[in-house]
Amino acid sequence: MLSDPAAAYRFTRAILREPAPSVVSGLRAEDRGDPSFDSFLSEHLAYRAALEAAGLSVHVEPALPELPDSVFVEDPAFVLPEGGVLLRMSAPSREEETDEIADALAAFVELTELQQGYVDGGDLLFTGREVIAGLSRRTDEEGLQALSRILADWGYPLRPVAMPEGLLHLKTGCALLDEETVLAVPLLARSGVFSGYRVVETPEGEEAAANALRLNAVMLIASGYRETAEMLSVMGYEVLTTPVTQAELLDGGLSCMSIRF
Ligand code: CIR
Repeated sequence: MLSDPAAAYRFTRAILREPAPSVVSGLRAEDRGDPSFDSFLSEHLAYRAALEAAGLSVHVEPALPELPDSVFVEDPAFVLPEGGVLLRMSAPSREEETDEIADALAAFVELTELQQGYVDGGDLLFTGREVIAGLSRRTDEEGLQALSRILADWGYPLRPVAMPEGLLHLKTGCALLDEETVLAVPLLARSGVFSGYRVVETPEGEEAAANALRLNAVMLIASGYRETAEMLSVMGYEVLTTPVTQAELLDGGLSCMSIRF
């Protein structure tokens, strides 16, 4: 079957999970203060509206108070046009999120389970022709080998790449702009991991804007990154912005709060 490169950013649906009050104690590499639950909730509502404005039909799962990071639904599963993979998360407090997302996804896609190792969805960038996969503190070689066997059946090669220090996940520092172009923080952009693609660097001081989402005709970026928004507009992208200040306090951003398919 011929792959469709635009499938990497053409979506009709998204699954989200409502944040629970416990989100304020979510994991973080560096403590910059707890998020405010009320602000998290209102940013999450705005995020939902932005996905709808980009043409997606949004399905919101109920909050899971026992699992503080469960609002970051991108990490426990990976969905491609051919089906979904239930991942194995190495952070002990997030392990049970996989069963929960399985229940949510089962109504929409056929699911396969990762059999060994560890992979977080935030480390996987689908470009339409392959999956670029970050070897991070959360994702290991064993997990990527197991995932590559599943993806091979769907016709997609998996390219493991080493990650620079300081990024939680691969997509903390990059996003797809189109099938041939990636937006990335300079550290990643210059590391060679995107050979074969055009790479656009985030302007200095706006590195967090790299955690963005191409959704159909729209490029959704976090509010507050004026130069990035301007740069992408000049390049011809239709730019939408939404605030993610509270998720950023927990090393989250735009990509991690939904699964798009
Ligand atoms: C965590 O550390 O697992 C969460 N606080 C943030 C997860 C962000 N996920 C992502 O970038 N894909």
